[in-house]
Amino acid sequence: MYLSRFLSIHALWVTVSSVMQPYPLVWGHYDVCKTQIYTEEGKVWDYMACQPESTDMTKYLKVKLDPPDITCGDPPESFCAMGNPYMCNNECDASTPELAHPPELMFDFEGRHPSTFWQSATWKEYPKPLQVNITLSWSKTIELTDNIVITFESGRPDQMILEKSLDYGRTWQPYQYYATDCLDAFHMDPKSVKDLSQHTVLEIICTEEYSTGYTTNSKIIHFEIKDRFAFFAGPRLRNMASLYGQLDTTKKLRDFFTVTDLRIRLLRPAVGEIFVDELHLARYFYAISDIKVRGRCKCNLHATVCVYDNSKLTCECEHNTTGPDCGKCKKNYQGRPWSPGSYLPIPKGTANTCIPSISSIGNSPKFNRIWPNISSLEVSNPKQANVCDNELLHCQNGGTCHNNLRCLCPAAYTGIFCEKLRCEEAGSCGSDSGQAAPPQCSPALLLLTALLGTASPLAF
Ligand SMILES: [Ca+2]
Repeated sequence: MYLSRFLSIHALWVTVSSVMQPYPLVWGHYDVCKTQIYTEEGKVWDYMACQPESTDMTKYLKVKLDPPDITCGDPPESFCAMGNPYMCNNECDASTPELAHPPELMFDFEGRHPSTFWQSATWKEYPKPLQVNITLSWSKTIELTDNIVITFESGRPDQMILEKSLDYGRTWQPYQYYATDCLDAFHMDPKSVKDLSQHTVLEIICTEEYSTGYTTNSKIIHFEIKDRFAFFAGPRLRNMASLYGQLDTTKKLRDFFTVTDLRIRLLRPAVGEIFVDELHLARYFYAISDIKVRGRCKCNLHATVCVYDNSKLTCECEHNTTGPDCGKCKKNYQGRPWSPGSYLPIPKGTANTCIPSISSIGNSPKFNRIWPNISSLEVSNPKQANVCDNELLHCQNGGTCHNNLRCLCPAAYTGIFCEKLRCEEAGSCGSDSGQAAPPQCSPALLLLTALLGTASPLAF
């Protein structure tokens, strides 16, 4: 449903940004990291923020149940039909494929009838609580882009907590509480996502919306990602720029939608009445037919491709970045501190590409290819020498390379690579200027400066 909305919303973006993308996806206009463009100076790379497509993340997870032997059928047991405590001749038997309900049936292709589902043992040890933790692990930070949807085959639980981890399961935070009676179960006032606002969007709530007892027909529980996006992007998510702006500037908001693991804590099965029917405990159990989690690899806006290899998700980093999440600059590209890309300005964003370390100049074969030996520079005719390259991003601090001959620097910067604050050169920088110190000049740069007899941009 949401996808079709996005199809129309983003059709324009895709036309403008790329004809290569076969069809638009949610946020799909950040679908390339760089393109070659033709300018007066010739062919140059144009860098932009980029991210992988939003996709079905259940294909890449590992599932773990706790207690590990909580799945029904070992030994075989019978359970009551949904909503009918007098028909208790259904059988779960782990050793018979047609009667087994293993955890992977929560993630198989759904659409066949009857549904396939995981099922727990029944509540035969009542009054000892029947509790199950279902942990979904990606071993990779991912960003959620759509509602988490859990479809129960049993009644929806009377008490449940959805939790998330951002550190591969070491620590957990609640995402949302679910109960038939929030006050009784969790000492929380019941709320719905619709009660939240832009200012309270990160509040963790307890909802009674999805726990309406044993006999209800509805089987679905949501964790509402889209409703939360809508506080920024509007009810039909038309103003994505506003959401992007917030995600760019508010780390807490970005982190809210980021996880490495999810944990579904089933705390009390659907009972529906005040008292548990102790004569028919085989009517109480958990069964889940489907879990939907849509999202994308978090690559810090430095990659469009996330590969799944050896059961591991990894971003294919661009912009001279590296690491599973493109979270650092490559060796020899540490000319300025690493920074994530930015969604802004819409629609291209800002790549915040890692630039070569000044100290690496002359050491890199790639660099040597376009950078002649200092000693061979024809100082009398500097036009013969390649001084900079937009692809390799020699010009720093937002400078652009003109004809491979000189860096055109923003007003505040000077130096061959725009590496120097203009005020510093003039000796007029205040101690509270708030600007970062320019990078240290390397011997290679000093030699070049001496050869050319100037520290200012070359004039031609
Ligand atoms: Ca299923």
